[in-house]
Amino acid sequence: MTIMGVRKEAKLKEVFAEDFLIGAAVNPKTIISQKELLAYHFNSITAENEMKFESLHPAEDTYTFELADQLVDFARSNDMSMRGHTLLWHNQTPDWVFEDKDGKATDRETLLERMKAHIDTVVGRYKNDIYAWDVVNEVIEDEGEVLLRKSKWLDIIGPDFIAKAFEYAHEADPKALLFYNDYNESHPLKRDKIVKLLKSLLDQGVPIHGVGLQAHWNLYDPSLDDIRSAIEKYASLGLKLHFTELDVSLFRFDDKRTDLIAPPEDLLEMQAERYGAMFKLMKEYQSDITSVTFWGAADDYTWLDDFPVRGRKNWPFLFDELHQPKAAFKRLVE
Ligand code: HAH
Repeated sequence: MTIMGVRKEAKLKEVFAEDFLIGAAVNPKTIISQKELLAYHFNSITAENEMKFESLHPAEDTYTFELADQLVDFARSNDMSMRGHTLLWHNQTPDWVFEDKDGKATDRETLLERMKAHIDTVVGRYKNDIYAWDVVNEVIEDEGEVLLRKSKWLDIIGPDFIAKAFEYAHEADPKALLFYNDYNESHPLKRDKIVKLLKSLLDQGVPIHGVGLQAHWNLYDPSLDDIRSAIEKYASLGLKLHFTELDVSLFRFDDKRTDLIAPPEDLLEMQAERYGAMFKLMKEYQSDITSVTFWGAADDYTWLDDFPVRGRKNWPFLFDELHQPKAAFKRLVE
């Protein structure tokens, strides 16, 4: 660990050993800079970016596995489980996927062939290392009545692109657990649309085993009641639940403040309260929830440092910038 020597606090993975796996999103830098913290507290990892379409498959005949393989090796050498993220998404997918050689939109058959080739290759390669995949990420429209978000996958293939992705993933690794993953998963309007999609997939006999609740939350949203209802509705479908990308931002989503250079004590205390209540709730549903993954590990690195407000730092995790336990950590292990 840092300069101080040996860590003495309880290990998260042991505190929750009877409940669920405890995961962190990692990248090639953090498996070095956060190595000791990760090995001590976590028993699962997810690649933050390195297994996305644009990272693995930048051109039709080019696959780039080097960085993803480094993360897989890290999981293996530390005896960790690994989740795969993500096979099909509207973001971080290169243009070539959707275009013919003249740069015009390709046709349904070609796009399905490309999807299948990608999924076969990626899922096949990591068969022995990845036990669960986020097959489809974020296809539900956030607001209003429209069910599916507009995307090139939807435009070119039609709504059955979702079922096809699950079918191809299941063929590539029949043992892998296959997840649908989304954010704003606890907001009632979007939750009900996600449930509608999941039900229709299950009714069609599509091989889907779980739902990933991203859980990009903050000090104020979503309410514990909304989180509880979301858990109950998803679990009632008979699906396994993974919290896949948990973080607790100190700011409301539309808060634009940029004045903080360190996290104020009162906000850290609220964050501790919130983490305490969230994990208490998750433990109540430990028979449905099999994994809880943070979208990072400690406050020295988070995707929220620049999102959605450019240049603003955030402090969303259980460990501070020096990898030391925060008030929120202490609340969980009490
Ligand atoms: C997630 N989206 C993605 O699943 C993950 O791959 C990425 O690294 C970070 C967050 C959440 C999201 C977004 O991308 C845009 C708006 C709201 C939420």
